Amino acid sequence: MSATFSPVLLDALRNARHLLVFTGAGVSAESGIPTFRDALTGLWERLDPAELATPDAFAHDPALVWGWYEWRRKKVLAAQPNLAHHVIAELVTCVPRLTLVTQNVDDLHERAGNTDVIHLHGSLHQPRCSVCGQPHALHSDAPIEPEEGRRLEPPRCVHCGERVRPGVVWFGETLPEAALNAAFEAARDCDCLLSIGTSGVVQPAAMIPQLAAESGAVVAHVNSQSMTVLGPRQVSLVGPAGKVLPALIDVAFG
Ligand code: BJW
Ligand code: ZN
Repeated sequence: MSATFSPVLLDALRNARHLLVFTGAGVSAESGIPTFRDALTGLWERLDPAELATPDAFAHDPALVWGWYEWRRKKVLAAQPNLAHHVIAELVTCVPRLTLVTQNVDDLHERAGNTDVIHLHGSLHQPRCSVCGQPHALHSDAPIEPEEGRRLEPPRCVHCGERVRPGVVWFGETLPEAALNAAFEAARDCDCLLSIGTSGVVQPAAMIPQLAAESGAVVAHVNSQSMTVLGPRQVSLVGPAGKVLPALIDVAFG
């Protein structure tokens, strides 16, 4: 890709006191993890979120929902962080302060080396009891059997005997309060925000880039599709994150 970037963005990155990196499913796409809304390959292109990603769906058919999330967890366990994850991990050494906020439920940022990742929508790897809320230990060495579409009865909580549920945030559920507060605070405080691989349609997470822009930060959207930007302090960088980010970091800090 062309290595010409807006001077406004390059200045903001080089002089950033606090850089906020905000990621979505697109950052993991090059690791082979499907996004939600991409045409043809997105999960919601062929599946109905109402049947899989709501509390009602789990109450109605727990085995369908648990089996689907185990299939996704298995895909993540078999995947590796890609160049975009690695560049984001490297960025920590380029700026005085970096906050990483993700909507993703995988652990690829952590496996690339980031610590203190703020997960707004929970994690595939931290299931909990659907009734008493106690965490449920998943044995990482246990084989995961399900293929896509295979139903699987959820395990039972060792404390109260009720069903264990995936540790993710479904539609209609509130986001973890501490994570959301920390993300909003970082959005108000940062002077530069990189929004990477997100369609920006799911609330309240979608408010983060807007909040940063309103607080005066330079905002760059890194996406395989062109993103609508408002004003001269926002830019859209079009291309796969695994190509755009290494080029950007090379020009800004190389
Ligand atoms: C690449 C690339 C590459 C591809 N390189 N780029 C206000 C208005 C309207 C509705 C609401 C509202 N407030 C709340 C709502 C309801 C709802 C909502 O927002 N609905 C909208 C969809 C209309 N929100 C909620 O219910 C939230 N809860 C809440 O607000 O509680 C309070 C409340 C409750 C009830 C009523 C009112 C208030 C909870 C939202 C939870 C979202 N959960 C999911 C599933 C998590 C579990 C799981 O993984 O199964 O989170 S939905 C799904 O979307 C997942 C994602 O984290 C999230 C965001 O998706 P993301 O990451 O942006 O992915 P995509 O696929 O959309 O986009 C990928 C992008 O990457 C694309 O742009 C590609 O072009 C790009 N890309 N390859 C760079 N290689
Ligand atoms: Zn329990």
